Amino acid sequence: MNNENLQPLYVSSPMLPNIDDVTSYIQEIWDSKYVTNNGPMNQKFEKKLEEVLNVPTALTFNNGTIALLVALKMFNLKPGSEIITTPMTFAATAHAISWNGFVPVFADVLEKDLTIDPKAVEKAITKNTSAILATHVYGSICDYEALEDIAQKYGLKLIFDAAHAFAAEINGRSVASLGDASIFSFHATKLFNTLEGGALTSPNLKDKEIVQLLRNFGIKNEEEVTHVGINGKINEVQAAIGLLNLEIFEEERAKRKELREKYSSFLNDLPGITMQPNPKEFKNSEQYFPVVIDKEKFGRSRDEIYEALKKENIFARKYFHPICTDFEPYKGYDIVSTCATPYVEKVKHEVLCLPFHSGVKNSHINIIKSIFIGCKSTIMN
Ligand code: T4K
Repeated sequence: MNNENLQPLYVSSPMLPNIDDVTSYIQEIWDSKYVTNNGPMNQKFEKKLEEVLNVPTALTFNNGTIALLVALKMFNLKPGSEIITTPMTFAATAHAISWNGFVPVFADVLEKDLTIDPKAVEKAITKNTSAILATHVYGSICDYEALEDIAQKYGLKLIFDAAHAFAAEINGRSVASLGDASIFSFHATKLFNTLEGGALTSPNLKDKEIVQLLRNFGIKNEEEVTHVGINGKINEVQAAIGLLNLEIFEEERAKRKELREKYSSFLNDLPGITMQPNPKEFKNSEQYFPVVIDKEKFGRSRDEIYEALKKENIFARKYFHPICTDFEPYKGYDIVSTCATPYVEKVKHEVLCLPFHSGVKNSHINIIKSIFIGCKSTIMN
């Protein structure tokens, strides 16, 4: 294989709006001299977000991590209480729990889609548990019905880290409306981005007030600060990029859907390769394309495929290995499981996210295919 002419191909690539459109919005912002603090662009952006995500409350943030911090703050959970989460997520999920002074308790994941296992969650509940923080990892939607039942049965708050699930729907329901609150990341690596950014959504209109307060230092008015808030605001340029990207993200999602089909066409038949389930009742965000590679059945390991791709200038990612409990702050934390050995300890060595965005060309797919199947063949448009 000779890949000298191919530029590096990364797992993600930001969807960027037309630069002339950005310039024209920036001119408008410059003329108004209103550049941040919930200005007119942000207000317009939030209104559109609420429409797209079909929720009464969608408030923007400067990143997904601060949105997570606020989501865990807004419900007045018992200080120092336990919050059950998944180890198969980005570090920010666990950090938001610890940063707020809560104790993360890790529960195993389901083999079918690597989301948190509701049975393990129920097993992890103690008298000190106050909430569940579940990640729709790779855009696969958690078993929200089982989690909602558990949350109701034990009087827990249910918060979703939906960083990977922008505009996803399940059974006709917007993912942003699940549980008590959800957060999204609008980082450059996400399907929908504002370069850096995020959002907190809630199915309840009444949550708007507390989130607005917490996002803006807890300032109620010029003379009153009523809550321990933070600075979670986006600026007007980010809001403008958000407005422009809302107009084009469906086009990007459609291209990724096609790419999913192209990848699936050759991976489907390979023994030992499992792809993310994509059932009919699910409208996929098309954020990531993870594959699980079982070395015994496939013949080669995840790490061998990762290295082979790298030699071709193709940079897949081993998200999320190491898992949170491998990281220094959480070393020694148990993973509650219904199995003798948590499934996540096995699958963390097997999962690989392939490049997944509209910049992936057929020439790339052909190289990736040849690495997986070990021979050359061509995918045409
Ligand atoms: N919860 C979950 C489940 C999350 O996945 C995340 C973020 C959060 C919460 C927190 O949300 P934020 O606070 O970030 O809004 C990246 C992202 O930085 C991070 O946002 C994301 N998850 C995580 C899964 O991926 P890295 O360390 O992998 O990023 P990096 O710089 O290695 O980028 C990945 C690839 O993307 C690069 O190889 C090249 C490409 N890329 C990246 C950037 C930044 C570009 O092509 N252009 C770019 O501008 O964390």
